[in-house]
Amino acid sequence: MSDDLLTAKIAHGFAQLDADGDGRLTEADHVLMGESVARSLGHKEGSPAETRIVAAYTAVWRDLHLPQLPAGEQALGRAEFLAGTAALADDPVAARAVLGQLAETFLEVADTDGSGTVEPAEFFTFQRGHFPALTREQADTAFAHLDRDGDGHLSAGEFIAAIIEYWTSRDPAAPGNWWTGRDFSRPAA
Ligand SMILES: [Ca+2]
Ligand SMILES: [Ca+2]
Repeated sequence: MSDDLLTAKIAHGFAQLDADGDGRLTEADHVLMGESVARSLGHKEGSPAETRIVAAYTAVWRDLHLPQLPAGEQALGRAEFLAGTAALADDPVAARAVLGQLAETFLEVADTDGSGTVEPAEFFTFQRGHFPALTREQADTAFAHLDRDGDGHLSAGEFIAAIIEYWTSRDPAAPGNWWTGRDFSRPAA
């Protein structure tokens, strides 16, 4: 199977994670992402909810990315991010550990009503924080793919599988390819 799809997904993902667009992933990007997601979820600037979400994002930076960097290094370059993430595709155990942990953090942020599952409106408001151009229609289309059993909710298992597949699967039919709302079954616009 070709790596083109996986490379395209990782590159698309990186462009969004690199919130300040300087070509490097840093703690500052995670603060911006946390603030943006908090805003999308309707939390005011300086509110305790915003503080909690920003803390969750900076924890992702400190626990997930920073330990991969050489000592003293405070930024992860695009090429290193692409290579490091692609390597996870061939290491399912590491992928599950690293991305599973990330997914659990995201699930807690996205599940605003605390039901333990993510509903279409929650999915949209959460992902719009990462992808400001995302429309409700795109989010709903993505949701329908990610909701594997079609019960109208993303269970923890469906939510986690979506994130793991997005970042590691080379299978064009993997539901998780829809994680960001972009349709990778079509050529990039
Ligand atoms: Ca929920
Ligand atoms: Ca479901």
